[in-house]
Amino acid sequence: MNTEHPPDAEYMQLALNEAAKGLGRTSPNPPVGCVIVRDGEIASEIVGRGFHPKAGEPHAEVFALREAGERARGATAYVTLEPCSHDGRTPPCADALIAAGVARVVVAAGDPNPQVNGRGLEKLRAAGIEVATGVLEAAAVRQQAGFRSLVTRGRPHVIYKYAMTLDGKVAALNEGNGPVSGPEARARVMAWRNEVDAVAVGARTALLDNPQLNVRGLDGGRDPRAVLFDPEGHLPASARAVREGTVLVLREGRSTPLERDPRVTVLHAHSLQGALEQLAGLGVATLLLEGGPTLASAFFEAGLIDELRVFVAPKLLGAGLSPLLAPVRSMHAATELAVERVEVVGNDVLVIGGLSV
Ligand code: AOF
Ligand code: ZN
Repeated sequence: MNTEHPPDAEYMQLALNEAAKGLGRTSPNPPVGCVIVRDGEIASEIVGRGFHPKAGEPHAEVFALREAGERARGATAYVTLEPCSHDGRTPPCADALIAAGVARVVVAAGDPNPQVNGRGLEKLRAAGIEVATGVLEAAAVRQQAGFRSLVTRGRPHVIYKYAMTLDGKVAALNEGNGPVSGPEARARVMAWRNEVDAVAVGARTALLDNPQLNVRGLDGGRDPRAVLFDPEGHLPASARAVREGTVLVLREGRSTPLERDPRVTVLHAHSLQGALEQLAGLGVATLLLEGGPTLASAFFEAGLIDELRVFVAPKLLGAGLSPLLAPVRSMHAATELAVERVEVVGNDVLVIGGLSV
Protein backbone atom coordinates (compact mmCIF):
# COMPACT_ATOMS: atom_id res chain seq x y z
CA MET A 1 0.00 0.00 0.00
CA ASN A 2 1.24 3.42 -0.93
CA THR A 3 0.97 5.88 1.92
CA GLU A 4 0.30 9.43 0.81
CA HIS A 5 2.44 12.11 2.50
CA PRO A 6 2.06 15.58 1.06
CA PRO A 7 5.39 17.38 1.32
CA ASP A 8 6.14 19.51 4.35
CA ALA A 9 5.85 22.69 2.30
CA GLU A 10 2.16 22.07 1.62
CA TYR A 11 1.32 21.85 5.31
CA MET A 12 3.56 24.80 6.09
CA GLN A 13 1.61 26.84 3.53
CA LEU A 14 -1.56 25.96 5.46
CA ALA A 15 0.14 27.09 8.66
CA LEU A 16 1.10 30.38 6.95
CA ASN A 17 -2.54 30.79 5.90
CA GLU A 18 -3.56 30.31 9.54
CA ALA A 19 -0.98 32.87 10.65
CA ALA A 20 -2.30 35.39 8.13
CA LYS A 21 -5.59 35.55 10.07
CA GLY A 22 -3.70 37.36 12.83
CA LEU A 23 -2.00 39.93 10.58
CA GLY A 24 -2.44 43.42 11.96
CA ARG A 25 -3.76 42.12 15.30
CA THR A 26 -0.78 40.56 17.07
CA SER A 27 1.81 43.35 17.42
CA PRO A 28 4.18 43.61 19.10
CA ASN A 29 3.93 39.81 18.82
CA PRO A 30 4.34 38.04 15.47
CA PRO A 31 1.56 36.48 13.42
CA VAL A 32 2.09 32.72 13.84
CA GLY A 33 0.19 29.72 12.52
CA CYS A 34 0.27 26.03 13.43
CA VAL A 35 -1.13 22.90 11.80
CA ILE A 36 -0.97 19.45 13.40
CA VAL A 37 -0.95 16.46 11.08
CA ARG A 38 -1.32 12.80 11.90
CA ASP A 39 -0.27 10.03 9.59
CA GLY A 40 -3.05 7.59 8.80
CA GLU A 41 -3.05 4.18 7.13
CA ILE A 42 -3.85 5.62 3.72
CA ALA A 43 -3.48 9.37 4.02
CA SER A 44 -2.46 11.90 6.59
CA GLU A 45 -5.05 13.99 8.37
CA ILE A 46 -5.05 17.49 9.81
CA VAL A 47 -6.14 17.18 13.44
CA GLY A 48 -5.52 20.71 14.68
CA ARG A 49 -5.11 24.26 13.42
CA GLY A 50 -4.44 27.48 15.21
CA PHE A 51 -3.13 31.02 14.97
CA HIS A 52 -1.97 33.67 17.40
CA PRO A 53 -4.86 36.14 17.56
CA LYS A 54 -3.46 38.91 19.76
CA ALA A 55 -0.61 39.69 22.17
CA GLY A 56 -1.55 38.41 25.63
CA GLU A 57 -3.68 35.60 24.22
CA PRO A 58 -2.45 32.01 23.72
CA HIS A 59 0.04 31.21 20.98
CA ALA A 60 -0.77 29.40 17.74
CA GLU A 61 0.47 26.03 19.01
CA VAL A 62 -1.88 26.11 21.99
CA PHE A 63 -5.00 26.51 19.83
CA ALA A 64 -3.84 23.75 17.45
CA LEU A 65 -3.01 21.37 20.35
CA ARG A 66 -6.38 22.07 21.98
CA GLU A 67 -8.18 21.06 18.81
CA ALA A 68 -6.02 17.98 18.30
CA GLY A 69 -6.35 16.71 21.90
CA GLU A 70 -5.07 13.13 22.24
CA ARG A 71 -4.58 12.91 18.48
CA ALA A 72 -1.48 15.13 18.81
CA ARG A 73 0.43 12.13 20.24
CA GLY A 74 2.88 10.92 17.61
CA ALA A 75 1.78 13.64 15.17
CA THR A 76 3.76 16.30 13.28
CA ALA A 77 3.34 19.99 14.15
CA TYR A 78 3.98 22.61 11.45
CA VAL A 79 4.72 26.00 12.98
CA THR A 80 5.61 29.19 11.09
CA LEU A 81 7.88 30.42 13.91
CA GLU A 82 10.19 28.54 16.26
CA PRO A 83 8.05 27.52 19.26
CA CYS A 84 8.83 29.73 22.24
CA SER A 85 10.92 28.47 25.16
CA HIS A 86 10.26 31.24 27.65
CA ASP A 87 7.59 32.20 30.15
CA GLY A 88 6.18 35.39 28.67
CA ARG A 89 2.59 36.48 28.96
CA THR A 90 1.93 32.80 28.20
CA PRO A 91 3.82 29.54 29.08
CA PRO A 92 6.39 28.06 26.64
CA CYS A 93 4.97 26.41 23.52
CA ALA A 94 7.94 24.02 23.30
CA ASP A 95 6.82 22.54 26.65
CA ALA A 96 3.24 22.26 25.43
CA LEU A 97 4.34 20.37 22.29
CA ILE A 98 6.50 18.03 24.40
CA ALA A 99 3.70 17.39 26.90
CA ALA A 100 1.28 16.59 24.07
CA GLY A 101 3.63 13.87 22.79
CA VAL A 102 4.20 15.38 19.35
CA ALA A 103 6.80 13.28 17.48
CA ARG A 104 8.02 15.79 14.90
CA VAL A 105 8.05 19.58 14.65
CA VAL A 106 8.57 21.40 11.35
CA VAL A 107 9.46 25.09 11.67
CA ALA A 108 9.58 27.77 8.99
CA ALA A 109 11.77 30.39 10.66
CA GLY A 110 13.72 30.85 13.88
CA ASP A 111 12.53 33.30 16.54
CA PRO A 112 14.99 36.25 16.81
CA ASN A 113 13.57 37.22 20.21
CA PRO A 114 16.68 37.00 22.49
CA GLN A 115 14.53 35.11 25.02
CA VAL A 116 14.01 32.32 22.45
CA ASN A 117 16.64 32.47 19.65
CA GLY A 118 17.21 28.73 19.16
CA ARG A 119 16.29 27.62 22.67
CA GLY A 120 12.84 26.49 21.54
CA LEU A 121 14.39 24.13 18.99
CA GLU A 122 16.94 22.93 21.52
CA LYS A 123 14.22 22.12 24.05
CA LEU A 124 12.30 20.08 21.48
CA ARG A 125 15.40 18.16 20.36
CA ALA A 126 16.45 17.49 23.95
CA ALA A 127 13.04 15.89 24.50
CA GLY A 128 13.69 13.51 21.60
CA ILE A 129 11.43 15.28 19.12
CA GLU A 130 12.56 15.29 15.48
CA VAL A 131 12.93 18.90 14.35
CA ALA A 132 13.15 20.26 10.80
CA THR A 133 13.63 23.95 10.05
CA GLY A 134 13.70 26.31 7.09
CA VAL A 135 10.52 25.07 5.36
CA LEU A 136 9.03 28.06 3.46
CA GLU A 137 11.38 30.22 5.51
CA ALA A 138 11.44 33.18 3.08
CA ALA A 139 7.64 33.43 3.05
CA ALA A 140 7.50 33.21 6.84
CA VAL A 141 10.18 35.86 7.30
CA ARG A 142 8.21 38.13 4.95
CA GLN A 143 5.01 37.51 6.88
CA GLN A 144 6.78 38.26 10.18
CA ALA A 145 8.74 41.25 8.82
CA GLY A 146 7.19 43.69 11.30
CA PHE A 147 7.90 41.60 14.39
CA ARG A 148 11.42 40.78 13.22
CA SER A 149 12.12 44.46 12.54
CA LEU A 150 10.91 45.42 16.02
CA VAL A 151 13.08 42.77 17.67
CA THR A 152 16.25 43.28 15.66
CA ARG A 153 16.11 47.03 14.84
CA GLY A 154 13.71 48.55 17.35
CA ARG A 155 11.68 50.13 14.57
CA PRO A 156 8.78 49.10 12.33
CA HIS A 157 9.06 47.49 8.90
CA VAL A 158 8.25 50.33 6.48
CA ILE A 159 6.38 49.74 3.23
CA TYR A 160 5.99 52.53 0.65
CA LYS A 161 2.88 51.99 -1.43
CA TYR A 162 2.04 54.11 -4.46
CA ALA A 163 0.30 53.99 -7.80
CA MET A 164 1.97 55.48 -10.86
CA THR A 165 1.40 55.78 -14.59
CA LEU A 166 3.41 53.78 -17.13
CA ASP A 167 5.71 56.79 -17.37
CA GLY A 168 6.30 56.83 -13.65
CA LYS A 169 4.09 59.66 -12.37
CA VAL A 170 1.90 59.60 -9.28
CA ALA A 171 0.02 62.82 -10.06
CA ALA A 172 -0.33 65.52 -12.70
CA LEU A 173 1.37 68.84 -12.02
CA ASN A 174 -1.90 70.76 -11.97
CA GLU A 175 -5.05 70.52 -9.95
CA GLY A 176 -7.78 68.01 -10.72
CA ASN A 177 -5.85 64.86 -9.83
CA GLY A 178 -8.02 61.77 -10.00
CA PRO A 179 -7.05 58.27 -8.90
CA VAL A 180 -4.16 56.66 -10.82
CA SER A 181 -5.10 53.00 -10.35
CA GLY A 182 -8.38 51.15 -10.73
CA PRO A 183 -10.96 49.83 -8.23
CA GLU A 184 -9.30 46.40 -7.90
CA ALA A 185 -6.03 48.04 -6.88
CA ARG A 186 -7.85 50.18 -4.34
CA ALA A 187 -9.53 47.07 -2.92
CA ARG A 188 -6.08 45.55 -2.51
CA VAL A 189 -4.94 48.62 -0.59
CA MET A 190 -7.92 48.16 1.77
CA ALA A 191 -6.74 44.57 2.41
CA TRP A 192 -3.23 45.86 3.18
CA ARG A 193 -4.55 48.52 5.56
CA ASN A 194 -6.32 45.72 7.41
CA GLU A 195 -3.02 43.81 7.75
CA VAL A 196 -0.64 46.57 8.88
CA ASP A 197 -0.46 48.25 12.27
CA ALA A 198 -0.37 51.81 10.99
CA VAL A 199 -0.77 53.90 7.86
CA ALA A 200 1.14 57.15 7.44
CA VAL A 201 0.87 60.27 5.31
CA GLY A 202 2.47 63.69 5.41
CA ALA A 203 0.57 66.77 6.53
CA ARG A 204 0.31 68.09 2.95
CA THR A 205 -1.41 64.93 1.77
CA ALA A 206 -3.57 64.87 4.89
CA LEU A 207 -4.68 68.43 4.04
CA LEU A 208 -4.96 68.28 0.23
CA ASP A 209 -6.31 64.75 -0.33
CA ASN A 210 -7.84 64.52 3.15
CA PRO A 211 -7.74 60.68 3.10
CA GLN A 212 -9.66 58.64 5.67
CA LEU A 213 -6.88 56.01 5.91
CA ASN A 214 -9.45 53.47 7.09
CA VAL A 215 -10.64 50.08 5.85
CA ARG A 216 -13.77 50.07 3.71
CA GLY A 217 -15.62 47.25 1.98
CA LEU A 218 -13.86 44.41 3.77
CA ASP A 219 -15.70 41.90 6.00
CA GLY A 220 -14.12 41.69 9.44
CA GLY A 221 -11.71 44.50 8.62
CA ARG A 222 -10.32 46.84 11.23
CA ASP A 223 -8.79 50.27 10.83
CA PRO A 224 -5.04 50.69 11.27
CA ARG A 225 -3.68 53.52 13.36
CA ALA A 226 -3.40 56.72 11.32
CA VAL A 227 0.02 58.36 11.63
CA LEU A 228 0.26 61.93 10.39
CA PHE A 229 3.69 63.47 9.92
CA ASP A 230 2.94 67.10 10.70
CA PRO A 231 6.32 68.65 11.65
CA GLU A 232 4.99 72.16 12.24
CA GLY A 233 1.71 71.14 13.86
CA HIS A 234 -0.48 72.78 11.20
CA LEU A 235 -3.00 70.01 10.74
CA PRO A 236 -6.57 70.97 11.70
CA ALA A 237 -8.81 68.73 13.84
CA SER A 238 -11.15 68.53 10.86
CA ALA A 239 -8.73 66.31 8.87
CA ARG A 240 -10.60 63.07 8.23
CA ALA A 241 -7.66 60.90 9.37
CA VAL A 242 -7.91 62.37 12.89
CA ARG A 243 -9.77 59.71 14.88
CA GLU A 244 -9.35 57.37 17.87
CA GLY A 245 -5.70 56.22 18.03
CA THR A 246 -4.34 58.76 15.53
CA VAL A 247 -0.68 59.67 16.05
CA LEU A 248 0.68 63.10 15.14
CA VAL A 249 4.43 63.34 14.67
CA LEU A 250 5.77 66.86 15.26
CA ARG A 251 9.21 68.35 15.21
CA GLU A 252 10.70 68.82 18.67
CA GLY A 253 9.57 72.07 20.29
CA ARG A 254 6.43 72.44 18.12
CA SER A 255 2.89 72.18 19.37
CA THR A 256 -0.57 71.57 17.99
CA PRO A 257 -4.07 72.36 19.26
CA LEU A 258 -4.73 68.64 18.69
CA GLU A 259 -2.60 67.93 21.76
CA ARG A 260 -5.80 68.45 23.78
CA ASP A 261 -7.73 65.90 21.68
CA PRO A 262 -8.06 62.74 23.85
CA ARG A 263 -8.17 60.52 20.73
CA VAL A 264 -4.77 61.69 19.57
CA THR A 265 -1.22 60.77 20.64
CA VAL A 266 1.35 63.47 19.89
CA LEU A 267 5.01 62.48 19.42
CA HIS A 268 7.90 64.90 19.16
CA ALA A 269 10.80 63.58 17.10
CA HIS A 270 14.15 64.98 16.04
CA SER A 271 14.42 62.56 13.09
CA LEU A 272 12.38 60.03 11.15
CA GLN A 273 14.42 57.26 12.75
CA GLY A 274 13.50 58.69 16.17
CA ALA A 275 9.85 58.88 15.13
CA LEU A 276 9.90 55.24 14.03
CA GLU A 277 11.45 54.18 17.35
CA GLN A 278 8.66 55.96 19.21
CA LEU A 279 6.07 54.31 16.98
CA ALA A 280 7.66 50.94 17.81
CA GLY A 281 7.08 51.84 21.46
CA LEU A 282 3.38 52.18 20.66
CA GLY A 283 3.42 48.63 19.23
CA VAL A 284 3.61 49.63 15.57
CA ALA A 285 5.52 46.80 13.84
CA THR A 286 4.40 47.46 10.26
CA LEU A 287 3.94 50.92 8.79
CA LEU A 288 2.37 51.53 5.37
CA LEU A 289 3.49 54.84 3.86
CA GLU A 290 0.79 56.19 1.61
CA GLY A 291 2.42 59.41 0.50
CA GLY A 292 3.06 61.90 -0.58
CA PRO A 293 6.39 61.97 -2.39
CA THR A 294 7.91 64.53 -0.02
CA LEU A 295 7.46 62.33 3.05
CA ALA A 296 8.41 59.15 1.15
CA SER A 297 11.56 60.83 -0.18
CA ALA A 298 12.62 61.80 3.31
CA PHE A 299 12.16 58.18 4.42
CA PHE A 300 14.01 56.95 1.34
CA GLU A 301 16.97 59.28 1.83
CA ALA A 302 17.21 58.17 5.46
CA GLY A 303 17.35 54.53 4.29
CA LEU A 304 14.12 53.78 6.11
CA ILE A 305 12.04 52.17 3.35
CA ASP A 306 12.15 48.36 3.47
CA GLU A 307 9.57 47.38 0.90
CA LEU A 308 7.81 48.81 -2.15
CA ARG A 309 4.31 47.93 -3.32
CA VAL A 310 3.76 49.69 -6.62
CA PHE A 311 0.74 49.71 -8.90
CA VAL A 312 1.58 50.60 -12.48
CA ALA A 313 -1.48 51.89 -14.33
CA PRO A 314 -1.58 51.61 -18.15
CA LYS A 315 -1.71 55.38 -18.66
CA LEU A 316 0.71 58.03 -19.86
CA LEU A 317 0.89 61.45 -18.29
CA GLY A 318 4.01 63.17 -19.60
CA ALA A 319 5.17 65.70 -17.05
CA GLY A 320 4.04 64.99 -13.51
CA LEU A 321 5.07 64.22 -9.98
CA SER A 322 7.47 61.32 -9.30
CA PRO A 323 6.98 58.90 -6.40
CA LEU A 324 10.46 59.88 -5.16
CA LEU A 325 11.85 63.36 -5.55
CA ALA A 326 15.55 63.11 -4.71
CA PRO A 327 17.57 62.99 -7.94
CA VAL A 328 20.23 60.31 -8.44
CA ARG A 329 23.24 61.31 -10.55
CA SER A 330 23.50 58.25 -12.77
CA MET A 331 21.81 54.96 -13.57
CA HIS A 332 24.73 53.21 -11.83
CA ALA A 333 23.69 54.84 -8.57
CA ALA A 334 20.04 53.73 -8.84
CA THR A 335 18.61 51.72 -5.97
CA GLU A 336 17.55 48.22 -7.00
CA LEU A 337 14.44 46.41 -5.92
CA ALA A 338 14.58 42.68 -5.18
CA VAL A 339 11.32 41.81 -6.90
CA GLU A 340 9.26 39.28 -4.97
CA ARG A 341 6.00 39.36 -6.87
CA VAL A 342 4.48 40.73 -10.07
CA GLU A 343 0.74 40.40 -10.47
CA VAL A 344 -1.97 41.81 -12.70
CA VAL A 345 -4.63 43.45 -10.50
CA GLY A 346 -7.60 44.64 -12.58
CA ASN A 347 -6.06 46.82 -15.27
CA ASP A 348 -2.95 47.59 -13.24
CA VAL A 349 0.30 45.72 -12.67
CA LEU A 350 1.39 45.26 -9.06
CA VAL A 351 5.10 44.98 -8.30
CA ILE A 352 6.19 44.05 -4.77
CA GLY A 353 9.78 43.86 -3.63
CA GLY A 354 12.34 44.57 -0.96
CA LEU A 355 14.83 47.42 -0.76
CA SER A 356 18.03 46.46 0.97
CA VAL A 357 19.58 49.58 2.40
C1 AOF B 1 5.22 30.98 19.56
N1 AOF B 1 3.98 30.93 19.04
O1 AOF B 1 2.12 31.92 18.30
C2 AOF B 1 3.89 33.30 19.01
C3 AOF B 1 5.21 33.35 19.53
O2 AOF B 1 4.33 37.47 25.75
P1 AOF B 1 4.07 36.19 25.05
O3 AOF B 1 3.96 35.03 25.98
O4 AOF B 1 2.88 36.26 24.11
O5 AOF B 1 5.36 35.89 24.17
C4 AOF B 1 5.64 36.70 23.08
C5 AOF B 1 6.84 36.18 22.35
O6 AOF B 1 6.63 34.83 21.95
C6 AOF B 1 7.12 36.94 21.08
O7 AOF B 1 7.98 38.02 21.30
C7 AOF B 1 7.77 35.88 20.21
O8 AOF B 1 9.13 35.71 20.57
C8 AOF B 1 7.01 34.64 20.60
N2 AOF B 1 5.80 34.52 19.78
N3 AOF B 1 5.84 32.17 19.76
O9 AOF B 1 5.79 29.94 19.87
C9 AOF B 1 3.27 32.03 18.75
N4 AOF B 1 3.17 34.45 18.78
ZN1 ZN C 1 4.75 30.23 22.25
